Amino acid sequence: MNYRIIDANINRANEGLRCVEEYARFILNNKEITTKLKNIRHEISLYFNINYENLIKSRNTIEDVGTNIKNISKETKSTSVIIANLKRIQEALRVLSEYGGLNEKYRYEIYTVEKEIMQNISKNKCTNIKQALLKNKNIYLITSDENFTSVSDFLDKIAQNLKAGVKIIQYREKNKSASEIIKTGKLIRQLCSMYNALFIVNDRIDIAKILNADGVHLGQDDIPLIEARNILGAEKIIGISTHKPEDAIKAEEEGADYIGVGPVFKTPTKPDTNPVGLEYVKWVKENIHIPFYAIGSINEENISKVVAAGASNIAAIRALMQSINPDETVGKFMEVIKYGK
Ligand code: 3NM
Repeated sequence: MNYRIIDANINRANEGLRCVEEYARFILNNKEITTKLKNIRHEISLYFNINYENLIKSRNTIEDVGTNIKNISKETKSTSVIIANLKRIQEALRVLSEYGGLNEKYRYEIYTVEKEIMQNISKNKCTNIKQALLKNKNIYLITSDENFTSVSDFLDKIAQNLKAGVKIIQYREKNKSASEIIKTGKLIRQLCSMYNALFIVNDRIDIAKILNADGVHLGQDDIPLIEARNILGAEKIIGISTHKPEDAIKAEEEGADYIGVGPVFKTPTKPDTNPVGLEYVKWVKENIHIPFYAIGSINEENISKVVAAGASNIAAIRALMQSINPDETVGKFMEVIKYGK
């Protein structure tokens, strides 16, 4: 065994593994990848441990003709550093297999880790973009065509709300056929584009895709978040209705982009669901790190209580869809969100 080659490549592999491990741990916050890298590092050390004394004895850094060769990109952006380090680890592991009989499986594991890291990097980028999209979109209208005698009146009310400053529209339609939902959905989609608002579809992932919506909103009994994410991809916004701390924790862990928090007060839209009260709003404010929208019978009279409990985003059906003067209602909502009263 050529101890100098083995020693240099154990060091190279270890240094590379450490760099990538720190990235997985502190930037990606990914426990699984971090643990995998740590285990590889430990197993390689263990494999060569019996030769430790010979390896150290063979070390001669001063006379190493390769020490001045800079082979890592000077690029300081962390992604390029990670890619360079992954390549370095792969090369070192290849050498350790060729010269030291190290099992090839470690190099193959690093190929898998490389793929996982690149997927995580692109997922993180998407998450940042989506959080930026949701930022300052404090008033969220959920549609209901109840009390509208024509589609044009219904669309007109949505447009009035958009004009007044609503920045997210969720198209929620539980009773119509898919073809009718698509037809009306296309028109709402157009309105949202005109007013630079987000367009979210309730429940129907298929229709969200057809309408090129910005995302979907799912209830606790709808398609599970993980399945929805597989279908929609990392770029789309997925919101989840939550009614208790466990729902909120699960949604955040599974990668929801925002949650609904409610019903804060009893609402006829969900007659069988008990109100969660302001306590749950307070709990979410203190414990959850993704944006949340308080919902459930919130109106001009009670909004200040909800904001005082910690909400800075409000979702509503009736207060907005049935407002005689959306300019006034949205204006009041904005004022309370901004100034607390
Ligand atoms: N989801 P209104 S409460 C659609 O708590 C919906 O998840 C809720 O309607 C939840 O503003 C609700 O008219 C109804 O009370 C909201």
